[in-house]
Amino acid sequence: MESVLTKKHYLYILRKIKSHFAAYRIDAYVITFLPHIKYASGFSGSNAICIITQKRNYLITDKRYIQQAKNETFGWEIVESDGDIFKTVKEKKLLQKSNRIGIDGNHTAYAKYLELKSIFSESKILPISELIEDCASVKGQYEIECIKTAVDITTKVFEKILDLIRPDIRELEISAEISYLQKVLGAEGDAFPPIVASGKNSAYPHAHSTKKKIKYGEIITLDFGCLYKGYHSDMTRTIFLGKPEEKFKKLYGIVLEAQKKGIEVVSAGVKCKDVDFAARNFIDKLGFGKYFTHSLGHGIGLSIHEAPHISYKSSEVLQKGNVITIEPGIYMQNIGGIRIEDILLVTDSKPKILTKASKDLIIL
Ligand SMILES: [Mn+2]
Repeated sequence: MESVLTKKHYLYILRKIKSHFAAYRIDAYVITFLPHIKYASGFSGSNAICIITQKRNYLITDKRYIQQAKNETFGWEIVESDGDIFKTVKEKKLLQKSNRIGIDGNHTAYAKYLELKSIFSESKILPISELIEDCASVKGQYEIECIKTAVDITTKVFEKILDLIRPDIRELEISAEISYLQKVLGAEGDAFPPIVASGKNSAYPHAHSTKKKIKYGEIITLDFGCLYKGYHSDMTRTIFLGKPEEKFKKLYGIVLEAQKKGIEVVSAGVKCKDVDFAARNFIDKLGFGKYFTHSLGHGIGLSIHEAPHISYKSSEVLQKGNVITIEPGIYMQNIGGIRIEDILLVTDSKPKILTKASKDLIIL
């Protein structure tokens, strides 16, 4: 059953990518970035490129991955390369008839670009990252199910981890437990090294877990996610070990309300910068604007951070099927920080909040 679903899914993705060829006036698209290769073909190995032309789809990889590529993909011709993949492309004349070749410019290494350019000196090589990034930002049903599973695993781990947090346990011990439990509950691995940041460490938005012991009376930021079939989850909760000072309770309420303001405006057709503004403006007006030092959120899928970018700098517009995070935060150096992050599915009306973990103030 699953293979029928995934087959349909990957044929739909290929059609979707090719439907943009005319608008960019390209006759081929070359993908070198592994998450995009996985997106387009299903292939999860660590060395390949994909070439998509209107009529054919080639996945070129080395000997180690031939069987895996055959097992994981539908509708692709698997081509074996004995080393230099672009040389193989030339020798086998896979791009021979292409005059205008699109590449994912945000992710293709400059050296690879030069190589491609010298091998196909007659063709125009055009950086068109938005083609694949835009396709990947609108999720199909299969992808949404994968993300939901990843989000549910992360939520379950959060609930279990609360029982383990006690005075004098080290941040890294909790981080290790998170990694362990996510795998035990069905994940392939962590989306990124789990962040457990206590006390003053919580004032760093992207803190690393350290050997520091968690003390009674401290704020603890837990930011982690997992991988399921290559798809990421990402969640942040800020909790307290022992009764927090009043000012922290107040800040928690502000961040939670800011998140609500952001979530409320999320809908297909809304500008990403307007979503950022809804939350930021609320924090600004209360005088904490300078402590909210990052954008409100990001798209998530086969990459942990992808389009659309929920930022005041973004010119993107939300589309039905985008999966995004909303994660406002307030960080005060030498005091501590608070962040709350959920994953949402964008629809034509209200968004669906996929993260089910409680956002009530948790005091252990
Ligand atoms: Mn995030």
